[in-house]
Amino acid sequence: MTNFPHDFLWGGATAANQIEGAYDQGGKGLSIQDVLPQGALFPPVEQPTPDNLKLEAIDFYHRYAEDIALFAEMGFSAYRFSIAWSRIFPQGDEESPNEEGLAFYDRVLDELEKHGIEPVVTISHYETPLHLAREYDGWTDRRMIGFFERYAQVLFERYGSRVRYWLTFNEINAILHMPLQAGGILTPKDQLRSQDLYQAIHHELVASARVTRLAHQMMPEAQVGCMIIAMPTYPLSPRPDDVLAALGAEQANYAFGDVHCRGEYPGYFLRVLREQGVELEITDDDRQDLRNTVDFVSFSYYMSACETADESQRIPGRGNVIGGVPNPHLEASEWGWQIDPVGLRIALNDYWDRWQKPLFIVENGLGAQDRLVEVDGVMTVEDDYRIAYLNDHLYQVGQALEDGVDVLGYTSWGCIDLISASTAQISKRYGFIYVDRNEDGSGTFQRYRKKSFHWYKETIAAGGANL
Ligand code: BGP
Repeated sequence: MTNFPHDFLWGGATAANQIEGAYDQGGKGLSIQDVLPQGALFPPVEQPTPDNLKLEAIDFYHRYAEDIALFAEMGFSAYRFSIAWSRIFPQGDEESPNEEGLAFYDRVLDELEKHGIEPVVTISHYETPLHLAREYDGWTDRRMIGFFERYAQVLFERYGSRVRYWLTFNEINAILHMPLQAGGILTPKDQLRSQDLYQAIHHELVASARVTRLAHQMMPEAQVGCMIIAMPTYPLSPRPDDVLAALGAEQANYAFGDVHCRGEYPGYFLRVLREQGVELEITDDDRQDLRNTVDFVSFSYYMSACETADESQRIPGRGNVIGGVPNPHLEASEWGWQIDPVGLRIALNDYWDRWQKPLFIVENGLGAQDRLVEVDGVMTVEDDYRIAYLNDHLYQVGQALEDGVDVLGYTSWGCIDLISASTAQISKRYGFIYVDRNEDGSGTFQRYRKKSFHWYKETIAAGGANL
């Protein structure tokens, strides 16, 4: 039996581009996601094409009230969602915001308030305005810092009295692997110079710190967090070289948390830059800005991985953005993401020891192909596999709490079925709520409660005592 604190935030998470649809309504400009058609994550196309499921997604733009009511029925105390930058600044670099876009999120916040659900807002979730990608090559350009700050300022002015928890960039370390999605960088990855990639990372880190300072100035109650992909990496063998290789893989992720929590670049990261011949342009102001550290660390956790120094054993595994070498002791999901609930407890202990900041698990879940069936006259999905995955991970969160780790909350990824980020398909489903939409775009968009819906409701009501 596990004791979750009374004020533990229980909920779910989504991202604008994966749920809203209405890609050209309400004055919204195009984002990079609108030109990444189904099944293709690169290269982007010139114009949105009908095979891109994200254009309509699950139509949250029109159905948000119904969806939030379902979240409330499960007992959510928190809902993490992102604001689509291109709804607020359609191009990204204009002077004044789009009122219709701002009004949409007012309505979403009204609904959350009505149900007593705490909003957790991601300012940028893989949806850079397309114009910023085309004109500036995204975050490679220093001017992006100013555009992002202006955008954040508008959000803080408008929603500051209603939103306490803010996340700056979704999975900020993903830029190392997906420069377009995470950094709005159109230059293909294999042509992108390390110099430009790391300069873009630096710009994002400075922007994150500046926005953190702004939040603290404008909203004394605000809690600002960074957001990283957590992927505990085990040595494939106890050989010291393998242990060091695993540490190196961890450090590629730690670096982003270290800068956000300690306010400066760690030595091992500077060494990577030296070895790659990268000379960052860092101004004195940048150094000062980076000192604005975050209040908490949030992360996604889907899987762990292994690493080895032995090239012949470095079989590339599949996984969430970062692959890693497969672990022979673990099972995997249908998409090859290895399932490791204990890894979540390890990450929680590790991050708590390292940063001594409250932690927030803002993504975790199982992508699976679900089948809608009729049980006692009610349409549902018997997703016992998802219940098992979530139960085992939440049990380990409980163990970490017993270990003394400060955990603010848990928002399960894709609490309602949405369009997958890596496959751009709907058939990789995470939700407690099934959405009737098919790969060819057909479907009624009707919502159905899965078996896991009832399980999560019970779990929240029991405060985790049933895990
Ligand atoms: C994370 C992203 C999410 C989400 C999730 C699941 O990397 O932050 O946007 O999609 O992974 O990934 P996928 O949709 O590829 O299964």
